[in-house]
Order: sequence, then structure tokens, then C-alpha cells
Amino acid sequence: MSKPDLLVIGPLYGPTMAQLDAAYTTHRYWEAADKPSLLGQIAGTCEAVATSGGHGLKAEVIKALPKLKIVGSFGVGYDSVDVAACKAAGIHVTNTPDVLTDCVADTTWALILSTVRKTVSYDKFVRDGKWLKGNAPLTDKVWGEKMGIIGLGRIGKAIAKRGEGFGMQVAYHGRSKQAGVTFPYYATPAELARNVKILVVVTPGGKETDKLVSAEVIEALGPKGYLINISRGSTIDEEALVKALATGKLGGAGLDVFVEEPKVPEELFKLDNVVLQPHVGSGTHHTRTAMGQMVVDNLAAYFVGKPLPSEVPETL
Ligand code: 8YV
Repeated sequence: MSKPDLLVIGPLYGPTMAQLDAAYTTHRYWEAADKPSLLGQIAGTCEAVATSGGHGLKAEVIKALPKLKIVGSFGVGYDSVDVAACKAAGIHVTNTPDVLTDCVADTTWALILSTVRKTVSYDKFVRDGKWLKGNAPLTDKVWGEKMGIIGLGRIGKAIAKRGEGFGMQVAYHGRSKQAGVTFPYYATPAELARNVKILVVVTPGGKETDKLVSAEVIEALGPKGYLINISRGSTIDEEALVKALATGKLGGAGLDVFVEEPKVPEELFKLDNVVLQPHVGSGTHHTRTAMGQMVVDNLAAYFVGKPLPSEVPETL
């Protein structure tokens, strides 16, 4: 029996790619020199696409594949997938929530600690032989401080839980106050920022949250505040952030995501009040394996007519 076609938008985790290659006739969109011609060749047969939060799925590809019915997206965030176009065309979109929650929360904590307690600059201090000439400067503390979370979803709650272990006072902002959550709620990001020392951004990306952390929010956090971004580069006004960090108007930042990643504003490279990471929130072998398995399972469920394990609410 011939294998179904699967269009893969960009390179995925190696073991996941191997599983997909075994089950489908895969077509590597990113490798195709003539993309319209590839889409034309599979337009009559291709019902499935595999992609990721990073690679996304554009309306023009959706339009070129009239038989498309299922999208398996690797990652919890799917702001780069044109879900409205999928919905309009009756295409089901699936993502990979839950399995990455704890690793993303751990990564967030690695960023909090390394930013506030200066782990990275201390490492450089030792390697550069500066310790031989004198003691290193001291830092702010983390335990017992006030931490604000923008986006108290599954990952936000896992970050908060770890924060409680550090004796922190947690507060949050989201679209609305959550029933059953006892942490103080602030109706705007600026109000939350004014009342905490460490502000963690973990809200989904997309139009609704574009530059949610504005210049005003950054100013409210202030020279003694720290901003941690594990969500999407788009959620922060990056230009305002770089300026505030360079001029000392913001104490520090730990950043896993950027507006034009993998391009990172070079001004940040010179600053030692910033810790930079290459979008690795979920980047452990364990979690990436589990995420890949969810992509494989969602696609397989579609082809055998079973309920999809994790369809996004918009296309349900
Ligand atoms: C992935 C992520 O690395 O889950 C997400 O939304 O940002 C990350 O876990 C990303 O989706 C892969 O491109």
C-alpha cells in the first residue's frame, strides 16, 4: 500500500522526522528549490502537513493544498500557523501541549536564577582570571521576592509552583481573573510590573499579545526589575527593551525568544545585565521526544479516523 503524502514545512527534531519518513511519503518544503511546483505536484493528494511553532503555516500554502485536512504542529504555541485560514477551509490543527510544561518551567527558572544571580557573568569572571584580582560584585536575590506572571496557563502555573518553593509572592495578569486562583490579579501588565521585582512573560504569541509588554510596562518594572521572556519575541516591545537595558532603566532581562530569531539585536551582546538563550524552553531530549510523538499520534489518528489527541480549540 502506498504511504500518504505529508508536507513537512521545515526541519523537525531528527527522531520525529525519522518516524514521519517511515509512515509517510514526506515532502520537504524547505528544501524545494521550486516551492510552487512542489505544491502543484501534491495538490491533488496531500491531506497532511507537519510543521512547528517556528516554521508555521502560511495561508498561501493552505490555499495551494485543497485536500489538506490535518496539521500536526510541533510545539504548544501555534501563533505562526494561520489558524483562521485552516478553520475556514475545514482543516484540523493540532499542537503539543502538556508534555513540555515542566521543562519550559525549568528553563524559565534557569533564566530567572542566571539573570538575577548573574551566573553567566560570574562564569566569565572566573574564566577571564578576574577573580585573581579581587572579589566579584554582589547581586540581587531571588527567594522571597515578588514575581509577576503574564499568562497564568499551564506553564505559568508550573513556574508559579516553583516560585512558591523559593518562598516568592506570586501575582499574575491575564485576559481575566481566574476562578480558584488565590494569587493577586492585576488587570493590566503595567500595574503588575509596578508591583513585582521579576516579571515573567509566558503568554501565547500572536496579534492579541503583540507588544503587550510595552515601553510603559518596562518603565513600570524599572531599574531594579527583571524581565524574563519565555513566550514569543512579539510579546515585548524589543526596541524599547534593548534601550531600557542599555540605559539602566531596566535592571536585567533573561530572554529565550526574539522578534526576528535566530537574529538577535546585536546591542544585547555587549550588555552583561542580559542572559540570552536560543529558544530552548522545551529543548530537552525527553520533552522533544514526547512532543514529536504527539505530532506522530495526531497525524496517525486522522488517517485511521480516530479522535485527534490534541486539537487546538479554534478548529475543534
Ligand atoms: C518549540 C515552543 O521549540 O512549544 C512552543 O511553542 O516555542 C517550543 O517548544 C517550538 O515550537 C519549535 O519550533
